[in-house]
Amino acid sequence: MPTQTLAPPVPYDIDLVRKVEEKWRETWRLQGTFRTRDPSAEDPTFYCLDMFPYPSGDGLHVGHPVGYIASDILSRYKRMKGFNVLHPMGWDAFGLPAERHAMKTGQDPAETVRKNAKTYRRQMQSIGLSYDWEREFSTTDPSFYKFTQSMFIDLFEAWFDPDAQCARHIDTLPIPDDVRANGKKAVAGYKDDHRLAYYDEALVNFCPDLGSVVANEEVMADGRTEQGYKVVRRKQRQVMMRISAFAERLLSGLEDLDWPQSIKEMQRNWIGRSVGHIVTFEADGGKGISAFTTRAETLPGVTYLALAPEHPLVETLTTNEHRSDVTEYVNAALQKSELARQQSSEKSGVATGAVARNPLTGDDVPVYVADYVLAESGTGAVMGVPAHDPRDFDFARLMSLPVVPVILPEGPENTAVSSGNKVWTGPGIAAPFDLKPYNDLDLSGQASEVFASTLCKYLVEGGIAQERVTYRIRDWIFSRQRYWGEPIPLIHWSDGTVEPATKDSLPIQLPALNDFRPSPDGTPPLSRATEWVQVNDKDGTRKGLRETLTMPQWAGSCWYALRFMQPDNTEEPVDSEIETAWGSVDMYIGGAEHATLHLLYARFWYLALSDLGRIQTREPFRKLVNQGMLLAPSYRNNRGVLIPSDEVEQRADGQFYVRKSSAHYETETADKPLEQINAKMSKSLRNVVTPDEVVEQYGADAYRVCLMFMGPVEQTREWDDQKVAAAARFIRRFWRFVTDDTHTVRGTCSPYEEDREVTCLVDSAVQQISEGVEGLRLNTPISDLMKCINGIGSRQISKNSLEKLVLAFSPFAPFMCEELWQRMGNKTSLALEGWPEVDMSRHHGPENVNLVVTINGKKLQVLDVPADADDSTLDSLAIAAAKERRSDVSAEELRAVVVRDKKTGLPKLVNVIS
Ligand code: ANZ
Repeated sequence: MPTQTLAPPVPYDIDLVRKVEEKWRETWRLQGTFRTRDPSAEDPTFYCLDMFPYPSGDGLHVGHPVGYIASDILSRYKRMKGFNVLHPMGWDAFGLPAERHAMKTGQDPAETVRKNAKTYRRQMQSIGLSYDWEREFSTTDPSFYKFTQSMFIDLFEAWFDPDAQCARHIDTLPIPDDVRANGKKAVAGYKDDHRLAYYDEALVNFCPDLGSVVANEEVMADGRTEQGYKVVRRKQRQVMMRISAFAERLLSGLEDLDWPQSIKEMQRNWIGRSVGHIVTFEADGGKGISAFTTRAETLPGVTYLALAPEHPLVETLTTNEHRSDVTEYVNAALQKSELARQQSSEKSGVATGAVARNPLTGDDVPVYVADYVLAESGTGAVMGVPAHDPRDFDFARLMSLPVVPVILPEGPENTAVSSGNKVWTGPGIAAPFDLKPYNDLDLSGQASEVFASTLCKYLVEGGIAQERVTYRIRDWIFSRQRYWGEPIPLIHWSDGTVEPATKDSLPIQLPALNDFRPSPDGTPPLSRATEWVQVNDKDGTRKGLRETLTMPQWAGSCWYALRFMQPDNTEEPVDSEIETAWGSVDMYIGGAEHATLHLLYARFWYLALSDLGRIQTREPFRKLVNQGMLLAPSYRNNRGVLIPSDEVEQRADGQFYVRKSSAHYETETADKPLEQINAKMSKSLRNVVTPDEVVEQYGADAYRVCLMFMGPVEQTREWDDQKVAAAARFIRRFWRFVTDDTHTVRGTCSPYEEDREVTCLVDSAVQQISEGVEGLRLNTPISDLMKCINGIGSRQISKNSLEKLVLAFSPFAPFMCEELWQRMGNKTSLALEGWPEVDMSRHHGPENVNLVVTINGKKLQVLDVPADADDSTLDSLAIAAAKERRSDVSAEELRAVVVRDKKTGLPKLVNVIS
């Protein structure tokens, strides 16, 4: 007989993968599979949001979608679980990069954003992210920023009521009689001083290279911006947001949020609540210097006062003799950033020549200017206690100032502390002093806590100190001297008043400009739009000038989550019923770098606007998850410098070396092998891999599965092409498991023919996948599934079980699973199918149990019955047995009562009654 050559089975090869993926991308689009309908009040809803990106010109690299894929899997799962899921995407597109690009190329930033967003959208669609693209918008769309501006006006027309601890309309602000007596202008000024959005001569971080101010939060520890531009401090008129008034609520609100502890801790530190006292020292000429201290009981040990270089009293207190030194010092200090000053270990300062009186001891202490004192913390003045504060100790050493201990340790350090040679921050006993309260209150030798509370009480009762809670958080500098931001909707009228634009005039659109550069003195580019700047009052009586400052990049992201709920509402940001139905974001996924910026600003925005009744939601993001970074292989020389991948060669010894052509080539180290490490994927290291390349070579499903299989979402992961290849193999294996050689879904058996073990394997895989997705542990479901299909092998499987597996794998590999689902004869997308429900309890316990049959209470027989047999089956089994044994009774006369085990529910006994 001629041997027949069998054609090798055709795998789910890349050609087929591409066809399938293209088909479903198109089908989902045409059918609007992921369109989200507005929720009704009874709908179970799930709002799953990714931190929307700034669409950069480079497009996405393979690391960016870690969070996007995770949130997509969760969204797909929740949809199948019956939730109405809101899973949108948009663009956070105001800000520097688009503006810089515009300066370089002359291209309108709006055009750059459109182009880049298109790339992002294409890339996101190619990997099957199930966003409702009908809801897409950019913060730069006038139809969006119309409402950013309208919300700004709401904040401008509000004040913070400290008694009620909430924002209220400015018309409710009580005006003191003396202000009212001074006329309309005084009242207007008083209101301006209380607005949530207000003008101030603020000490700002000015970045000369950018010609603009940057927020405190944007200045790095080295006193530069994230992009490396130098920052100097200077005073400038700015629009501010009174976020500091909300400090206590921003702090207490953290308790109810399901956020990573580390992010909550960063917000707590940033808010910086501190409980202490204000102590006022009288200086020559009667000026009072108030210092905030957390240790008022150390007042007897104050040996100097130090003012921040920016402190308003520096000028007045400095004596002529010291003036030039002080001026020089202050000017130098202003060039340093707050963070650099705080973190510097080197203390510096200069004497003002002034002295001030310690209100407890009556002693004179010298007054210094020192840059370790921060203008915006406490009162901007420190009472120096060198014996108990390490910073003060260093300063006293530098200036040869006395060190006077107030608390003495009881241990071996006692001598060093007593003699002023060591700083002591721990507990101990009160040092002896020849002071009136000391003697009256009997303080010497007291344990430090008793001493502190007794002395502080005395200080407060005697009017020497006032209790005070301070917060480190500063008001938010809300204006930028830039072009590419939302115009601030305020008008400066010729009569000197400032008013918001009327809401019906919104949006105030950015005027077209050819030159986007700010001038070096910080004059905003918008002031060059001379026609745009000028406005006339409705009745033509007044002329005015538009504010030319723009909002910071962070404005739109404060409230974009609300806009996704109803992006086409032209009347209001979002309808309140729709907003209430969706509520806070249930799952927010994004990078940890926004802890004290976006995540704090958005919380403030929601608190203020919900106080004012403009929105319904108090907290924007109920649960937050930070995705881990993706690292890629790179190379480092022995000086720790990272070398771009394309400047590296592998030599015969298998090691990697710098190429001769590289800018990093150094003759003395040229023959030293480079160390192979994993570093952040970045353009400069040229170790970037794009999703486009991976999808082209392996398919989107393989890419998704690979990225998720690398580890838990929060964890740092390492990119490796081999891992995608392995994921692609698993995708093929799954396809092959479901289909035969002709890609037809394999024949299935009836549920009765399926091996009980197969049913159990399938059900437990589904169960484990559900648990993995719910807990966002997206690596384990993939291995659960692998184990399951390996366990089943070539055994028969029922249609029901096969469907369960395809459904459960679909959030991970949606393209392949849709195709299989269709090939199984289904007409509609599996994305809208119910999640397979499994009842694991039926797999627990024995397959058969012993059933005792009694007749009128007397034991008749023991039967071996299936554990999952229902009552009517048991009835008939028992009655049949009874009839067989007792021919004297007829079946009609018999009744049976089933008794089950109370705990397990398993059948135990059937009593037949005749
Ligand atoms: C005297 C003293 C004695 C202090 C002592 C501490 C220990 P937190 O908790 O961070 O708020 N301080 C006050 N204003 C400051 C400013 N503008 N710049 C720098 N430091 C300032 O810190 C409050 C403490 O930091 C205050 O308590 C003050 O030093 C210092 F044994 O006063 B203390």
